[in-house]
Amino acid sequence: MTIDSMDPEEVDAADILGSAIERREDPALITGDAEYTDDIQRPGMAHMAVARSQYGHADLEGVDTSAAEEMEGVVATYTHEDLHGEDTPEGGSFSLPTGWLLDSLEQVDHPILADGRVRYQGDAIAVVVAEDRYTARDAAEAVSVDYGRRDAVTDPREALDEGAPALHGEDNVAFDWELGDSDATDEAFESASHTVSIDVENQLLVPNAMEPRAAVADYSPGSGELEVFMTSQNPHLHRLLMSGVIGHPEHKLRIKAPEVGGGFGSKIHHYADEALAAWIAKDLERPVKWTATRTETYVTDAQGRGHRTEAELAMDDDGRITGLRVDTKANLGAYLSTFAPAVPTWLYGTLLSGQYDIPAIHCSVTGAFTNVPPVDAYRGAGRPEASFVVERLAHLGAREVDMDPAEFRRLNFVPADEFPYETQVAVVYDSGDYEKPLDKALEMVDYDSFRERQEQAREEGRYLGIGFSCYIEACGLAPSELAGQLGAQAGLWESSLVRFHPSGTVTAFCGTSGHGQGHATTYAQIVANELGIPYDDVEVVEGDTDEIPHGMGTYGSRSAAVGGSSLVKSSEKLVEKAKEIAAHQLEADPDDIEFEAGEFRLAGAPDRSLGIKEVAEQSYLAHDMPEEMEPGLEATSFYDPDNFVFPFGTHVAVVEVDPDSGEIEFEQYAAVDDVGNQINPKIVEGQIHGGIAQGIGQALYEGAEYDENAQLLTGSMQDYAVPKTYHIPEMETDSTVTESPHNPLGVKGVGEAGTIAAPQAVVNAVADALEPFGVEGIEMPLTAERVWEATNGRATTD
Ligand code: MCN
Repeated sequence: MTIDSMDPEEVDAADILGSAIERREDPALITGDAEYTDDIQRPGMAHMAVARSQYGHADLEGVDTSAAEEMEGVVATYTHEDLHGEDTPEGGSFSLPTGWLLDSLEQVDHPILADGRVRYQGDAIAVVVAEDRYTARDAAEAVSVDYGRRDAVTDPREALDEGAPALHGEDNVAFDWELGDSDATDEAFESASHTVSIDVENQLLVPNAMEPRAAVADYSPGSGELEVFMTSQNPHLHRLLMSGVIGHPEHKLRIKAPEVGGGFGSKIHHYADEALAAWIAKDLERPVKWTATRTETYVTDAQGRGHRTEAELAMDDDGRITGLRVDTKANLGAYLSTFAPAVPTWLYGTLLSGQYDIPAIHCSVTGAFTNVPPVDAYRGAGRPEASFVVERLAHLGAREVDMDPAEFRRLNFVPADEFPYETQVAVVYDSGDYEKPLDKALEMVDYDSFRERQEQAREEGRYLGIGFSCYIEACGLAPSELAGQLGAQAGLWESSLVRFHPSGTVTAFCGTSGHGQGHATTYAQIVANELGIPYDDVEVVEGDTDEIPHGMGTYGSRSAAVGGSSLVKSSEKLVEKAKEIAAHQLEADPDDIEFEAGEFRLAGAPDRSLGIKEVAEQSYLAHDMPEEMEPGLEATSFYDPDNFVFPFGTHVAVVEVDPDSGEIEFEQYAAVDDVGNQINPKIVEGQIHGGIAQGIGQALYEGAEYDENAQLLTGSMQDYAVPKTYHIPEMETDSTVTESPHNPLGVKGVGEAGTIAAPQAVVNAVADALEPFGVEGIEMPLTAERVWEATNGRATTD
């Protein structure tokens, strides 16, 4: 089913929450009116370019910037020594913050400019500043570097082998981590009637946000204010971290995210380039702009996934899952990126129960340093990897016990009456009803007739396959206490401010920082609904540390569940104050005042009422306020929920595979997702579509490939296959609604669901199609070559 967008003016005010109104941010994006970081101009602005390592692993035997300095238009050059020289300001650490969110880590220094050694192709060596961006780039190329080449390693398993080239210390182990009960899991395997196992790679991916990372920094020597516009998903966190790195006081540093052209996780982390632009603007007392080239994004944006996993599933005679054992080697790249260690651990291990009631689980993860760019969160971050492992094993498990794959899953689902459900891997699922999406999806693909069609097709030498993915994810990243128990070193909550203006319009500020998710629309829907005022009277502001009280940003599909809930809380506080003002004006007791649809009414006397807009006006302009009440009408809240939210659903891919050519064609892709209540079903649908496209990209096309010297072979859009629209099938989407009990909106996140669900639906479908060839699975991306190799290019009818 496809949802049509509606004009907000045609929607009844009472229905604004939950309506599929069109996104208010689109006209500016479509007409080119939106302002991105690179659009920002400042008088006297200089341009920065970075000289980067050409090699994956090398000693720096000499860095010579003299040729660059001599070029006309070059303003300054910097190397590591310049940043650590005697005349640099005190306080700057010039090292990037590494590996937040996990205790017990092998912490390694990540200098902002390389200190004698480079560890990945793209590692920053020197910076050039020039009057224009072209001169800056030419000058960066003129920086001469003598390299002493070292052996490199890019695969996490090989990096952990004895004798592998070590990046930092004696070996490449960044951490060893485990979760679950190893004894109980061993016992489950000892007494199992059936077991299946996989040895799979979840390949490294390049995020590929449409807009490359960029920064414009402007320093006012008089006031000491440093203003940085940048492509940020989390300006407040960037302010905190950048303030420490460059030694500039947090209260005099303003980070502003203008329009941000996608992030997919890659713009959460703290990188060297933006901090360098900020520090250099201050050093030169000139505005400085840096915009990454597409090539730079390929070699410097934190990459995603990068797992090698061995996993086994134990089952009893009836096909019930009795145990799961997982061992993963996770690629962390050359240095620990900001949130990197949390991704293959807490965001991965805690999701390994999937939708299933599994009595014994054990997971061990070793994080490995390798000569690739730092690896961190990329859409889904740990959860796609977990879902992939669980759903690939479910596919093989069903085969092993000779059960239908849908019925195998149904048998093992956590029953709907068992929620909240505590898994064996440290989380409690909030709410769920897993059979509903499965049943809807089965109907959408007419599963009853599929096997017959498949059989007939096989007789004709055509190979149809169906693949299931009954996924779960944890999002709404917040609960500080729970995050703390899981080892996070920072609380996660969200703040907002809702402000009435005297004329009755409202500005809602939120600490999240949308970059394509439609927050200006959905947040306005939430606030308009809470205050009972027209949708068009609410303006939403995000992404500016000077305007918004505080914030944690947008990632982990947290904005609706945590930011949206904070807006509800602020609105409720505001209504409480407004009620007291209304009571005063109506000469009544506040307890006798009811609030509904923007009107305060005296209970039992419906003619005595006051609209919230009038109250707002009174709050600023009236001389007659309740005793000791301050004028004005606004409220701030910091919202910290009790738990994550756990969206779920069933995705089904139906494909036809040509074993002779290795080509895969989609016949159907059906997705049924449960993200709790939907604030805006059209935006939810769009998020699911985008997510599925990225998931299919991983399944069939994408992958960062390195040679043995750690040179990226897929370093451009010509070589790295981002799927085109014609690669993506028509998607049929539907939903079920199971409210989350943990937030006032009853919502669960949607931003990553499609990406988490899709890869294994596709891989399972291809494996199902190729069952006659004895194919159990093929490594992603399922290129025609790999498929052809798996079937030897021969149809069984030959
Ligand atoms: N929403 C809703 N009803 C729900 C849940 C969400 O209407 N039950 C709406 C929200 O109000 C919001 C949107 O759907 O407008 C997404 O909400 P949410 O799931 O809370 O996710 P976030 O807004 O926190 O976005 C983060 C998420 C992540 S983690 C990645 S990665 C991602 C994604 O969003 N990157 C994106 N979607 C993206 N979309 C675009 N265009 N660009 C990216 O970089």
